[in-house]
Amino acid sequence: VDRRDAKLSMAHLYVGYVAVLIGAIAGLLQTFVRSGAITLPAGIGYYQLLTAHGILLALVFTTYFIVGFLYAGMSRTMGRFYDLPYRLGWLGFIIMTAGTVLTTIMVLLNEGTVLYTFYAPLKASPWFYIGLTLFIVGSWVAGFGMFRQYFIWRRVNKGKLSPLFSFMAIMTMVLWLVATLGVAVSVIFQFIPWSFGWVDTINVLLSRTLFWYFGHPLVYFWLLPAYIAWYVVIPKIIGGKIFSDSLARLSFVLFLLFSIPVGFHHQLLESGISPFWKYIQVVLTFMVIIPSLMTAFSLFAMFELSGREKGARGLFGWVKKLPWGDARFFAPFMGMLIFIPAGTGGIINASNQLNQMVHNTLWVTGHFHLTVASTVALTFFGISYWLIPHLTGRTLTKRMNLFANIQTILWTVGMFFMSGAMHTVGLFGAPRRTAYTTYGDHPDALGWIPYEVTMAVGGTILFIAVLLLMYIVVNLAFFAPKGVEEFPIGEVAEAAERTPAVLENWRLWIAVSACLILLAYTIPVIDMLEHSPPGSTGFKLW
Ligand code: HAS
Repeated sequence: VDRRDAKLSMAHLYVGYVAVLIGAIAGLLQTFVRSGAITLPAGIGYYQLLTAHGILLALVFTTYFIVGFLYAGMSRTMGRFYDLPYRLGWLGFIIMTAGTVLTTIMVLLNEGTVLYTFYAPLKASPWFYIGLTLFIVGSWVAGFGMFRQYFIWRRVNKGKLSPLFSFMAIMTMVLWLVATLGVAVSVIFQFIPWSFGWVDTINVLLSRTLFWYFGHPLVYFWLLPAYIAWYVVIPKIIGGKIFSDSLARLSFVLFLLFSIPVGFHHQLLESGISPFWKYIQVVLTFMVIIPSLMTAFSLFAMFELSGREKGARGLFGWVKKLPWGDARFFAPFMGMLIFIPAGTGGIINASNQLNQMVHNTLWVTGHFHLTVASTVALTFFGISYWLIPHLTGRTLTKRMNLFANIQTILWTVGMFFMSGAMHTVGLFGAPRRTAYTTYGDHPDALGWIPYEVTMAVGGTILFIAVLLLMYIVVNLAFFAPKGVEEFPIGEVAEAAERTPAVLENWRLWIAVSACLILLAYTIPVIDMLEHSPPGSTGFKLW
């Protein structure tokens, strides 16, 4: 990666990892509070910590990491950023950071204790929402920088297939752009006027619907960069080849089509949405499982083919040929492995009848700690182990590689306890997002306590893992020996078919995606607008 572009990426990674540290401290404290082990000093509230934890880890760390990683990968595969896209990258960074600082200050002042989903009728200071708006706008500007780079590259390289990494980066940012439109509309037209007191009330159902229009594709915005690493980077690290370029591109196209019109699967228990539209969106949710199954198939194929080339025999002989000692492989691999139960949990959540059982319980918290906080996070850590030294002109030493492997094991063990306890106690009915209470010593609630203690034990192991991670990141950024660390980009296997050009037809895929969104949302949203409470934001006029 060009040195100038490397600085831009590193700026994003620094902010991302500072967010990890603060978010993890909030996370550790809140597991202790929840299990009744401590009470917080200085009037700090459980929900305040929970908000900081969710925003800093699920929104700030992920978004900064993703933008930094995608900029680096595009620079590596398409060449140094042209001037305008490069400047847009910095402008986006500045706007996003201004928004992050503003929102974080509001949370720390207890003026934004509304959790990361900021559901109405919980109300924060208007500055909390203005900070969020800046954050989103900043990410768009960064996205426009990537789009511009991609379009210039395509003009210069007429008729050529774009590099797989860059195609996937653009798909990720298109997905983000389409998804964030929903939350931006809600924040700008509903929350800001309401929190300033310009309107008396807010259409709660509409705001939740617009949130989940964004909230589900958000999880794929986290997942896709991890998939980029699995499809493009891991083959090179293990000495194999990308199984199929077309399959990889098709799976990303399917994410654009099916990850957005599915938000109702988070609202299956909400009144005011007809069962018919919930049914349609559940069907579409089952469609979005397909690209993940394709990814699983492709990964197994890639592992097996590469193992056989190295002389592996038998059904599972290839497992022995994987580079288990290499943290660049081991951390993302644990992420993949965890995604098997994590994804199964997602399928359970999406099944209407089973959702009645798990909704709003700690099961759901367990689900997203396995998905975003394990599968995605471990992959991002695995990427950092080569990306940071690559960008700072240093190398991953044997010692740091060993620490990184220990970090991966600690993370996996900590998450096993924490998320395992969450899943189990969720099935016993323990609600999510609840501070310590025994509900007047109700026997059910007393029965949850041992699981909550297990969660705190897991949380403590995870916190130790975060400290180790910080040590590795700081070392790789500032102290590791100078040298050249590879930015691994795999080649496509010779046996793979040629990639059809239609997969890169953006107009087509964006149009199909828009049609599916209109199909899934138009009538229910009109319904919600018609039932807008009097005095709420100007939606009644529409
Ligand atoms: Fe989810 C709630 C459904 C995936 C994150 N999800 C959440 C929330 C978050 C979240 C944050 O339908 C909570 C939101 C809140 O605060 O309320 N989720 C799904 C479904 C999937 C899914 C169907 N979720 C994710 C991913 C996330 C994520 C990914 C983050 C990154 N989720 C739901 C539903 C709810 C929900 C409901 C609402 C629940 C409620 O009631 O509130 C699917 O995308 C999952 C498909 C995945 C697979 C797995 C494929 C496996 C692969 C690995 C292969 C491994 C290899 C290695 C090759 C089918 C690709 C093995 C090698 C060996 C040698 C063995």
